[in-house]
Amino acid sequence: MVRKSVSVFIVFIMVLLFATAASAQTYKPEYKMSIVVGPAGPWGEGAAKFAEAVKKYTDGRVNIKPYYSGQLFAGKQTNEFLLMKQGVIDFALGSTINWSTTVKELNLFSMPFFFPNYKALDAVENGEVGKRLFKIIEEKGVVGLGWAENGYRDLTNSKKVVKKPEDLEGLKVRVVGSPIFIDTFKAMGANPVSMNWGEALSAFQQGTVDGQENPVVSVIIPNKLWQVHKYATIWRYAIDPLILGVSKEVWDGLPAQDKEAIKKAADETVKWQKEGARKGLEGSMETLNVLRKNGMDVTVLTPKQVKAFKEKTKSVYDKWAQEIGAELVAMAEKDIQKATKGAAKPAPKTKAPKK
Ligand code: X2X
Repeated sequence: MVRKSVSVFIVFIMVLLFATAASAQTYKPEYKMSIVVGPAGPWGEGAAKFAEAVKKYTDGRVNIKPYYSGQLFAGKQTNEFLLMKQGVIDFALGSTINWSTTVKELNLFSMPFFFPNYKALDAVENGEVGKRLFKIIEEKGVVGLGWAENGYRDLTNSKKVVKKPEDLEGLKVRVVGSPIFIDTFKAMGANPVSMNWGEALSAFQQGTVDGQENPVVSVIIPNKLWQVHKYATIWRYAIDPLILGVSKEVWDGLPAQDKEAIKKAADETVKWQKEGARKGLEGSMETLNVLRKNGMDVTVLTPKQVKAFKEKTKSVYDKWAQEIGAELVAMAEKDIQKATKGAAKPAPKTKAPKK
């Protein structure tokens, strides 16, 4: 009798231990989220908003902590994707530029002067190309939850007004450590230097580089770059979408109910975040006044001036279209054309052949 109750007790304890282990396996006490920039501005604020919404919709089961200013990748921002794959980083609101060294197809967005406007970008992200890119990143270990945005990348520098390719000659411009940027700036006549964002800010202060390229709302304003650079050139030479992503290992380990909740939080976040990143940069361009009020000399290039830079980068287009994949580039070009010129005309109706 005593023996029997002892064995029942042991079985009971084992079941209890198993159940505890199973539930402990399901949730981490903290899910680490990586962000390259600081908490100010739509990029950083988007991460905070997502963490908050996920907590709310999962009733506190999934607790995400944003780690700003690249704290999780100890220096090298182009390692972010690999660290997600390896399970060091659970979530990220990551730039396609930083991930493009691991996922070469993401260089599509860095092709010089390729996306003429937001409508064209949205068409590509929301169409077949966007789906295909998410499939590719998933195969490499990261699930894409939505397209967010750093923004169009514009130039600032401490030396001079830049409005034609010759103005870039000899200008030392900090770029991200991604090869297409070195190619682009060399082709335009500048002297590019690749550097992590964390080091770039002190390089601007020390004047070891003359300029940089980043979006106005998400990076130039929150970092008060007018303190180091007097001149801004608005040329929209590259777009920088962010992907709200989660490590596939983490995602696959979550129950369906939480996945639904996280998707809902992601949809809300990317919509809000994109609006923030584009604020005052469409139509009226009133956000540029923030730069002017802070003493910057702002040059908005005319389409003709842009053309001169674009022509200089033709070799970059040719080389990188091959790297990215000619088919994917052609698909994107078709979407862009359609979005820019309105829907393509339907093919003329032909009469059915007589039987
Ligand atoms: O490093 C940059 O320039 C930044 C902050 O825009 C990215 O992470 C791509």
